[in-house]
Amino acid sequence: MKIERIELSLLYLPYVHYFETSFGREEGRSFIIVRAFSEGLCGYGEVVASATPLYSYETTSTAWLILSEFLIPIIFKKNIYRPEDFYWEARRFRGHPMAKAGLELALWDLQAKKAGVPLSRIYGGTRDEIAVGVSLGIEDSIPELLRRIELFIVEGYKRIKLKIKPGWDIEVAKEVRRQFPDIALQADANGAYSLKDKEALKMLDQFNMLMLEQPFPPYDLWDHSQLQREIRTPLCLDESIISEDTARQALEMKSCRIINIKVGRVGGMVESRKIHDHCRREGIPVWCGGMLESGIGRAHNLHIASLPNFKLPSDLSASKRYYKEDLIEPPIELGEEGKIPVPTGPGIGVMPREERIKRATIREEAFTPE
Ligand code: OSB
Ligand code: MG
Repeated sequence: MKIERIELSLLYLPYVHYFETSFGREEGRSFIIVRAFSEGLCGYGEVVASATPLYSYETTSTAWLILSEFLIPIIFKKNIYRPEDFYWEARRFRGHPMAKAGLELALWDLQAKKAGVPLSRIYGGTRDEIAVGVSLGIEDSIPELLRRIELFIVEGYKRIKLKIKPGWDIEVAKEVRRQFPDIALQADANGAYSLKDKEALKMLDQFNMLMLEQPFPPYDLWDHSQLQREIRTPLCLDESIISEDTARQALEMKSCRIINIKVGRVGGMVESRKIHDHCRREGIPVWCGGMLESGIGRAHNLHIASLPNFKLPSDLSASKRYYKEDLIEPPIELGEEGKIPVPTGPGIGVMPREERIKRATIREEAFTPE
């Protein structure tokens, strides 16, 4: 198998409803779709970097540059098509995990399509449906947020994640708990607090939450361990965990009791698997985080979340929760009991609709061997 061509497309898709986190409010999303072609097949990957360096330092522009100048040339110069080989070659370049993951995922999809089996089979997945939840952004008012939560619960979601920040936290959690006393609930701060806020964060213990995600900035493993010593609610790390080594260090320091795996944040499926296996050995449950992916990235996430240690509900919702018209057919829909079935076709198991991708494309480029 030889990769004959790689294409990058920069897309913009508007959300059905704005998404606000401690970073600010966004009305839509820019991202890159990677296509890898070989022997009449096409593998798809998604680069989850956004237009601005808020969640991470990567942006759509840096990812495009790193892919075109460094990562795609690895494939053609060294005749690489196996995702594991790409992972080892790409490792010598520091950082830029989202750019690496987008290309690695396209190779995984291609490999599974070539074998004629779903990706979850290649990965050794052990379940055919994934327990999921919905991540709700910051709203203009608490009643507005409560109305939205109600709608998602009526649709069948069984787990709710609240985005919090200083000034939108205790009161919000209190009202949500009052109205929905039994719903599985968790909160995500995207690093908006510091150790000075410890006493305020400890007040969240009274709301019986599944976890508190990333209260402090990414490079603060130590401060997380100081909070975890004093708070009953399990801490979950997202931004802080960028490799198997950071996962090991976080667990050794007792900085968290749960880890959220995002394939883009950690640089691909090979690294995701290492983190997954490490946590499994340590008895630490993981779940699959989301980056408001299009159906392409979300289908990838469903296969990844089929691995055995994904034991908590993942941030994976139906297509219509994010986009009016997703890039894939059929759209991803919520099934019974707040779960989403893992697609069963070859590769990612969903069909990207090229005409929809074209309509959303702002920039594109094709790469071939010299
Ligand atoms: O921190 O989990 C996060 C979206 C963009 C950036 C960061 C995060 C999120 C989400 C969205 O919470 C979850 C989803 O894709 O449904
Ligand atoms: Mg998060």
